[in-house]
Amino acid sequence: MFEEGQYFAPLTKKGDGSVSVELSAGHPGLEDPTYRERRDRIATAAARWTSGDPPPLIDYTDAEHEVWRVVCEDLRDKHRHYACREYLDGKEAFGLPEDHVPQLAELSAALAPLTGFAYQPAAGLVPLREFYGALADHRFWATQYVRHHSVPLYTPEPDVLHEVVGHGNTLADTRFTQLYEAAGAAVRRVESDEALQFVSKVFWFTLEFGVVHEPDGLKAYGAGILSSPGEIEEFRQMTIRPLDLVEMGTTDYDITHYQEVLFAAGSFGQLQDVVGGFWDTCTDDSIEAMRLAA
Ligand code: TIH
Ligand code: FE2
Repeated sequence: MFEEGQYFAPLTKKGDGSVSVELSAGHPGLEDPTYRERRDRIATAAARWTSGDPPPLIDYTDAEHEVWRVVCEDLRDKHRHYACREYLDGKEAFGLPEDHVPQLAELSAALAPLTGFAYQPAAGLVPLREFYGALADHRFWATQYVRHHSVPLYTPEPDVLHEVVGHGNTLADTRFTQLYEAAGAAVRRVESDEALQFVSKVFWFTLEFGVVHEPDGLKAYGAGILSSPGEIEEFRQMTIRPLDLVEMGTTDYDITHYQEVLFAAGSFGQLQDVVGGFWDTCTDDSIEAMRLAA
């Protein structure tokens, strides 16, 4: 169901403006009609949202709040052990609730004084150019539904826990938001689809699934690892390669499983220099030269 680099489940729009969400084979909610109805309702609220308005308020159920609580509680110690310093600083500054699902609208208000980032609601698949282009304007497209309760440890597609616990704590720290902004500016700058894919793969292997060496061990800074109580336990056992732009920009990945290949920065400073520097300056031509070198 996921084409490479595409983030959210495909949608079908109906005549009345409501939408219905497609779930892939093997999705834990596929045979659960209540869950599917819920997904459609939340996606419809986003589809009806107008740019410039705050994200719609979602009437989360007790069962959804419970999934949030279970995941946050499970992640509390795991973050302390396995999250990088900069993420833990962002988490402390942001102060997310652990006992209920917060609204994207209130989170945008909390981010405003910290980094100026704001959430906008994604009904489904956001085309790559729109997803990344928004980052250049300090806007972050995010889903609002909650993962299926039967598999809280891992979801094959980004849900509100991923967007908020994974990305939100990084959107609260300017050392991260400078990188998000740079990725957005890079996508605005390049024209070819090949260059777009390259930039987006570097994003995948860094801000989504990046790891970094700290004096006391390998830590995660990628939002996809930090929002999954299952994957955060496993990443140190994966194949760890050194940070390499050409390799990251040309390596294929599967969004629906734990990532088997990860790229480790020697330090957060190296990430800023190498990856931030790449996004700050890359062009169609410079990326084409890197692709030829692969
Ligand atoms: N697998 C992540 C989680 O369980 O939180 C969500 C995703 C991040 C990126 C792709 S899917
Ligand atoms: Fe993500």
